[in-house]
Amino acid sequence: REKVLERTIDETAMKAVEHCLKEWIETVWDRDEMQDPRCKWCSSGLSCSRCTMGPCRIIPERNRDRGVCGADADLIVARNLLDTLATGAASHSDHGREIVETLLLVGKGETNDYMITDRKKLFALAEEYNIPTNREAIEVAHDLALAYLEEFGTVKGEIELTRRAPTATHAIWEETGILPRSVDREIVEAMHRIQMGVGAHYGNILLHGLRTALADGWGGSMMATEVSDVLFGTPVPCESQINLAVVKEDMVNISLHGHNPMLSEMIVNAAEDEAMQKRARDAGAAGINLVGLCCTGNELLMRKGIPMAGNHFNQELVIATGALEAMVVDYQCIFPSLPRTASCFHTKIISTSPKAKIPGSYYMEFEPSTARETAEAIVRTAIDNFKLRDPEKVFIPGKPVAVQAGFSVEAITAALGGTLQPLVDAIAAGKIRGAVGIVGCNNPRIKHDYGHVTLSKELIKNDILCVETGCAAVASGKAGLLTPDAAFLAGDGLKSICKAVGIPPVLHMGSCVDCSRILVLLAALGNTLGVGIHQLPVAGAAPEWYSQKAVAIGSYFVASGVYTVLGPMPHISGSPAVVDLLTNGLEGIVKAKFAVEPDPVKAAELIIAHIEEKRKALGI
Ligand code: NFS
Repeated sequence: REKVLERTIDETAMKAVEHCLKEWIETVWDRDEMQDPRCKWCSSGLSCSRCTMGPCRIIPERNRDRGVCGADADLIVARNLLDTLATGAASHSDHGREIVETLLLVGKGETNDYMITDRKKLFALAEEYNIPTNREAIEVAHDLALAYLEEFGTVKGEIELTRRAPTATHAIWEETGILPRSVDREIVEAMHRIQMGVGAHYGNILLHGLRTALADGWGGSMMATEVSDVLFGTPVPCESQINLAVVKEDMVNISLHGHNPMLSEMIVNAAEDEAMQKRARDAGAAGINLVGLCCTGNELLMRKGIPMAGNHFNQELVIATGALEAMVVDYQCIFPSLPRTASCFHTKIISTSPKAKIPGSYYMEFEPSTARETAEAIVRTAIDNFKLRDPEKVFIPGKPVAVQAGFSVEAITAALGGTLQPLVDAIAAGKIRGAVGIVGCNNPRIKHDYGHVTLSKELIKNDILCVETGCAAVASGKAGLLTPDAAFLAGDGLKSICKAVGIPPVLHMGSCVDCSRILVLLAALGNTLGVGIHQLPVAGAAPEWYSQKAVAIGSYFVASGVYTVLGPMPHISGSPAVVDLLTNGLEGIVKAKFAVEPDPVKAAELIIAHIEEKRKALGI
């Protein structure tokens, strides 16, 4: 019981963790314990295995100050960090590219499985690129896809979407030389700079990290979001349910886990098909129940109201319900050990991406041209697996919680009556003190969901609106913060606005690539007020981050002028110079910086103080 309480605050997860401990089902927390004690050089970023003269460690107390190549602690830490950041930027951006390529297929008329769902948005996006819109949507889609694919290349010179930022913010990027030229170019250059014998100055290396991160936030991720909206619809507020109890005992349960909505959207369509429903009934089930996990789950929740089984640390626990016929995965944040977990049950792990093959899984390769066919085959496989379920092993804990999701910038603007002015007015009047983007993952360093939920509660209590994505948004959902009723937890000012507009005090803005929606919102606020993003009373936080992708997100927040507080410490403590640059020096360069504070109550204090300071500077 003690262990359970140490591991999570998600009530259904507590029951599931207890069940796993009893049944000897291994989870992430067990593996975390097995890894202790951690290597102190790796933890502080002071080990390098970048080349075969190494591996090297810096051990100052033994005068081992340099690696074989001559790199000192600062350089080793900075190179490791840029490597991490570039990996994250590449992950979001490669996902973005796949979506844009699908738009191109639509534009070429080479697929019947996908179509333009939000024509208005497509045309608005095309106009940003001066693409003529007085013609058929698919012609516009074709040209927009090509224009977006150009943003990945190496000859463009500047990512067009960065023009969305307020002039003052854009000017900072130009002055400091971190305006991203194109997505691939910055990532490739990052890889070049960390090759031994290239980057030797830690500051110079980290500055390129900011440029690479901007190429993700205002490039790869932003394109992923925008084109997903065009293909699958721009989210509008919708109601659904969340936590492990969305798994239904009498139904064929399929969880959709990963990040790219291309396959999952198709599975939703396939599962709705009457013939499929009949097949499920013939197999003895009441129907087909799709549930989401991680960011694919967020995409489906936002657009389709598909129930959400949970965030990153719920992925094994869903399998442990014993009632999951299939878990379909594409890529990112998928524990490679899931087939091992599933081997205790009848659950089939179905991997689908040639980029992410998983030993022990069933592989059903997904590609856009045969999307529907593959989706149907997957649903059939799940239905046929229903008969192998062992009712003795079924353990579905608790009851689902209600959530409202779907707050795209378009939806927020519409809820406010067509412009962001009422939000600006509420901020100026002090009813809302500011806004904070809470994002990111789960990490065993922090009790599951405790960081997210505590921080969100502290902030709304102090009249700060929270906008959330990824696993942070899911944590808030499970804790009941994503409904208009949660306004009672907010301070009087925020509460009055939530009541008047009918919105929750914590807004679910989507998946992690949708952190770009937060950037668009910030840009719109800055533009409405005529100030740079760095002048706004806003902040960012990643209270339980683990992923390389989160490093990229945190970095583009800061590079865009947003003070950002991290929960877990990155592996940089071995270089006081790097720590000082990130938590101090950046203020002089991009007018924002990082802070690290694992205690969410203290993190809230830092953020509140920052927001009040920004308000004062704006004279509000
Ligand atoms: Ni984001 Fe989504 Fe979650 Fe973290 Fe992983 S699911 S892209 S990286 S763990 S928030």
